Amino acid sequence: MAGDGLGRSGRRRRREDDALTSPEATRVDALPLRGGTANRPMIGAAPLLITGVATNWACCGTWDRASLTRRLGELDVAPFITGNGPRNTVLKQVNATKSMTFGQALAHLFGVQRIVDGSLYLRIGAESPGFDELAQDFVVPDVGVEYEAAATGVWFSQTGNVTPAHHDWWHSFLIQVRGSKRYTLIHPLDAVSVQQNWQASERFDLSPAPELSTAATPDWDGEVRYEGILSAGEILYIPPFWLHEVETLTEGNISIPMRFATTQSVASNLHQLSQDGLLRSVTNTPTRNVATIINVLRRNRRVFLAREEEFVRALVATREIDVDAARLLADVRHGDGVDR
Ligand SMILES: O=C(O)CCC(=O)C(=O)O
Repeated sequence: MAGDGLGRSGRRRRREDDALTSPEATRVDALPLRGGTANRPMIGAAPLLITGVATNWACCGTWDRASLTRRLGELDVAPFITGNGPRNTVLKQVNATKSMTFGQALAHLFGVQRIVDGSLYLRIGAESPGFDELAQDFVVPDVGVEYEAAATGVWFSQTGNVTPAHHDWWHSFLIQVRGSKRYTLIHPLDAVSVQQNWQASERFDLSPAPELSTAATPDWDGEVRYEGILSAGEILYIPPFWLHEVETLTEGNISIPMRFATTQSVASNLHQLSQDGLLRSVTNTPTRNVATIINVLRRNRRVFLAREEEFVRALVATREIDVDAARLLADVRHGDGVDR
C-alpha cells in the first residue's frame, strides 16, 4: 500500500507470536475426480493427503528387499548417484548414473551392502524392463483425466535424498509404498516471489533450488505453503504447476509417482513461455554448444512472435481498430510505434 511505510517484511500479516509452521495438505480418504462429486474432491483444486486408498494394493503389502530381489534381482538398472551429504540433490539432468543389477541396487538402497560411495536414487520408468512386472501390484485409478503412462514410474530412494523445488505440468499422485518422505508445496502464484532471491543459476539453470521448508526459510512471506510427512500407504496429490520439494526420510524408500494429463495452464502466456516453453529445453540440456543454444532460442522466439501476432490480430478485430494488424505488428517490432 502506498505510503504505509512498511517494507516487505512489514507487510507480512504474520503476528509476532505466530509459530513458523505451515499446515499439511488436507487429509481425505478418497481420490479427487475431474469435476468432483459429493464424496470425491475436485481434481486440480488443491493438494491432498489421501489415506486408505493405496493401503490395500499389493505393492504396499508385499514389496521389500527380499521379494523384489527374488522377482527382478538380475535386472540391469542404472541408478543415479546422489553424493554423501546430508542433503543429496537428485536432478536427473545432473547426477551421474552407475550400471548394476537391481539386486545390488536394492542391497545398497536398503543399507545392507555398500555398492558405491554415496547414496542411490533409482527410477524404473514405464519404458524400463521390469516396470510391467511391478505394475501388476498397483492400480491405475479412474480420476476422470487421461493416464500418462510415460511419465509414471517406481522410484527407490535413501535417507537424505532431496528432489529440489520444481513444478510439473501434470496431475501428480505420489504414492508412498515404503518408508516416508517430507514434502513442501507452494502455490503456483507464489512461485514468482519465492524465486526472487534465488541465484540466476537456480532460477534459470540446473543449480538445485534453495530449500523451501519452514525450517530453512524462516523469512518466508509467501501466502500458500503446505508442509508435512507422507507415510507408507498414503498418497500425496500435487496439482499441476505447484512448486514441490521432496526429501526422503528413510532407507529402502519406495514411491510410485503416477501422472495424469491436465488441460489446465498457467494464466499468463509470457510466464508459461519462460517456465514451460522451449527455454526449458535449454535448461534440460546441459549443453555449452553455442549453435544448439542459438537454435533453441530462435525456436522460442518464433513461438513468442506467433503468440504476439495472435494477440494483436484479436485485439484489432475485437476493438474494431482501423489499422492493418500486420502493419501494427511491424511497427511494434521495429520500435517506431512507441509513444505515438
Ligand atoms: O519423491 C521424490 O523424490 C520427488 C517427487 C516428485 O518430484 C514428483 O513426484 O514430481
